[in-house]
Amino acid sequence: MAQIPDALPFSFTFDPATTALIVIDMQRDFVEPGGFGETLGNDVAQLRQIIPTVAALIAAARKHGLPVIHTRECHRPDLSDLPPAKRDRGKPSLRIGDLGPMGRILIAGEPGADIVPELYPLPGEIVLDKPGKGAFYATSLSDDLAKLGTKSLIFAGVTTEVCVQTTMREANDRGFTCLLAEDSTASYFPEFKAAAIEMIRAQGAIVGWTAQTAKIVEALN
Ligand code: C5J
Repeated sequence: MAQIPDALPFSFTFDPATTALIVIDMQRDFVEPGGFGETLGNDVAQLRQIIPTVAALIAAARKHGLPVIHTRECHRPDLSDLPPAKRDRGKPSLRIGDLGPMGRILIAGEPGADIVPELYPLPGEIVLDKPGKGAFYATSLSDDLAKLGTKSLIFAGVTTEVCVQTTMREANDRGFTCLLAEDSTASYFPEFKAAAIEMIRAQGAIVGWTAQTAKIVEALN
């Protein structure tokens, strides 16, 4: 068993043999200039700054044999999995499915929907395309984790209060023990990130634990 004594709200214990790392939506459309995030008026620098930390976490997971699962929020080219309630909200300069500088916004197979080169999946790693905020909705994630025998999940990625927190809550409801790597997740709104972290670990880790990436890496070593 591995232990992170400095995790919050209290020490986190996990078995690396039954733990997977899930990296949420580190896609060019969210993280790079010209993508969906920027069309919504956000400063993508907030998200870009975690790339080296996420890379270190992925490297540690790979080194210690933890499965690394990557997700991409994106839709089918015919938009059949994009409800109007999602497409029509907000006032972005480009909507999901529109043509932007990195291809059609958040459409599977387009350059913008792909994962940033710095964190690119290795051959054989699970990459899930998800139409929703949560990675369990309309994907094979439950089956994939059952096949792997996963009991605990370490979370990284963007954005903290949207797709990361939603997926953590889904995972918690499905019986997984969840740990969020605090400095391997980001939001366009630092105050939302801080609030999400507080919510996750409130009431005795009601959704899960949080810890600094260096402490997670240390526990794995
Ligand atoms: C958002 C995400 N924020 N990956 N997506 O629309 O959090």
